[in-house]
Amino acid sequence: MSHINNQTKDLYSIEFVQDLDEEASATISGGLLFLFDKPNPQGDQAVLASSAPNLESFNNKASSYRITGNKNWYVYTGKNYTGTRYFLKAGTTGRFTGNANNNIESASFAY
Ligand SMILES: [Ca+2]
Repeated sequence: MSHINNQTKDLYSIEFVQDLDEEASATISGGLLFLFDKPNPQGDQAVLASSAPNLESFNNKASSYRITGNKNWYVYTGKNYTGTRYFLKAGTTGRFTGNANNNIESASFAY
């Protein structure tokens, strides 16, 4: 369906920074949030350099995360920073379990 494909392209063109190595990206942006479909972390991934009110094609997929750089993040089970909020500490890698697993739809910096 073309609408879904367009959403995927938009997300990746704005947020996906695979052409930059992680250290350079973190230096530029102050920190990146990597979201992974699988828990290890591996599988499909989305890379966020700034707050995202809607993960589009990655909604309800994230099962693990990794944060580079020195910014903390929040992730939310609803779009537009609604629902249950989870705090993710800078520099950490972890799994989403229970209600958080396959349930994340937005993310923002946490100050
Ligand atoms: Ca998943």
